[in-house]
Amino acid sequence: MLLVRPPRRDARDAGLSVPPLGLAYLAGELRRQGRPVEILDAYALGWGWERFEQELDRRRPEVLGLGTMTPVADTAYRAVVVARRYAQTVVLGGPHATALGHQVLEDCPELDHAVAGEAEETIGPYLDWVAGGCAGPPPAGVLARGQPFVAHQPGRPIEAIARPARDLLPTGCYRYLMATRPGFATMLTSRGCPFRCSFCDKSVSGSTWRARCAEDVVDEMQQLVDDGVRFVNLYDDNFTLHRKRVVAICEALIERRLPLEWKCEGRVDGVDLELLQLMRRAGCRVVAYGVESGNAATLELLRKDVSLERARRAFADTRAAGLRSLAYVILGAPGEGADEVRQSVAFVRDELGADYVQFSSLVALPGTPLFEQHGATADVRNPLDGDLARATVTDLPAEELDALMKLAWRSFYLRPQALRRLAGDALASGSWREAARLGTAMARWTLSA
Ligand code: B12
Ligand code: SF4
Repeated sequence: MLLVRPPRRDARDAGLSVPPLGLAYLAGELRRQGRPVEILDAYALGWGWERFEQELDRRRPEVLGLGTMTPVADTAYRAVVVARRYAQTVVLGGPHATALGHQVLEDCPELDHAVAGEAEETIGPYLDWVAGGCAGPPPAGVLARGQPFVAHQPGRPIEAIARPARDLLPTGCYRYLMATRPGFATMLTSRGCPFRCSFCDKSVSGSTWRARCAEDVVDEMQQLVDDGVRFVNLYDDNFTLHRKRVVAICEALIERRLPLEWKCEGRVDGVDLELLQLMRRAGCRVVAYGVESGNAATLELLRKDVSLERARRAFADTRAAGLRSLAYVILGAPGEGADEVRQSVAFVRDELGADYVQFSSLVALPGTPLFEQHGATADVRNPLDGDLARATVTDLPAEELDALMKLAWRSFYLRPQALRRLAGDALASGSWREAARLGTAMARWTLSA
């Protein structure tokens, strides 16, 4: 099977590339089953569409698979049309296919099949079904035209999932701006999240939190260190959910003295000073929090189930522990006018004193409670997304939100201390070239009318 990540939509896309962990997990599983598998990450390799097509022509795979998120689905569909000419069977997986179900086969007629949900257990039966001429109903988790669909429920314990086949990826091509040193990888120590934020698409891994034990996690980290990795980004939805497990992971890291630094994602109600201090000693350098808003009414609308006060405490504790903080913030949610947007910006910049921030608009993604409730009302972009079409939910006129969004990015990052920090990070992580590209794109975007 050939697993691919398509090229960038166009040369203006300045996004850094992180490893496609979902594809690496599938490849790990296929390899364990003794099936031939290759990954082509055209995005990370910087290939254009012509080169992508040439490489597919050279390989002519029996089955070609790719995954996609909704806001970049058009690029995936374009890749499917190209792949169609060279692969016998083309299959799409990932969050977009999962959230859309059979609709994705309507939207992209060149697709043969789609796979919904986590696919480590589905991929083997799927390939057998294809090899058998697609006779009979498809296996659980597989979407095929005119066939009934049965959802797949993960059966195996999470520790039994094969490790990602990172050696099939062009590891030298990945960069992460917040990495504190070169040698970068990503990792998952848990899947799923029990919270109910209205904008979050949990269709792939669901609401049941499944976590690997500390020893298994630290064994994988040890492996990464042996392979030359020195900074790992933990992409768990909610790394800090279970305090005891975080403590066990940190203690094991300290005991093994691994030369590894890391970043994780947490909720502001999942941390305290003592825990953050332990995390710092265990190599943690950055914690990202879904702050979402500086307005209590918006937090309620987003069903975040945290208070502004809790956010203040978490950021103060993070700073006191010697860790850097990243705040994800949504601007212009329904009910917000220009004043509320400015209030949120001031909240993260001045009250929380976040080290980094990522502003976005409220996007109604299929698979989220928000999508059921609201239609898309505007199309607002942000610099990290290039020219993604974003089905934004807001009461503000699109042009006004767009202008406020640009102002927000400018007022946070165009400060000497923020610029110094970013420059320092770019040097430390070895990604100054990518940082310069991204910085130029951001400057162009925020200063454009
Ligand atoms: C890491 C991450 C990123 C990274 C890297 C993504 C990447 N290249 O892998 C970055 C920071 C770039 C990113 C960006 C965005 N992200 Co993101 N991201 C994530 C995050 C936190 C983890 C992804 C991950 O590695 N998961 C672990 C692996 C194992 O799961 P997986 O990728 O889903 O793969 C499994 C299945 O989906 C399936 N599968 C995947 N691919 C394929 C292919 C085939 C052939 C098959 C059969 C199966 C299959 O099998 C895999 C193994 O079980 C998820 C949240 C989450 N919990 O998944 C959000 C998430 C995927 N992101 C999301 C979004 C919306 C975005 C943005 C569009 C946000 C935005 N700015 O608007 C941008 C897109 C920018 C862009 N240009 O691409 C949404 C997607 C929802 C949707 N319906 O599309 C998610 C689910 C967050 C959420 N809960 O809402 N993201
Ligand atoms: S936004 Fe974070 S806390 Fe909320 S449901 Fe999604 S993963 Fe869970």
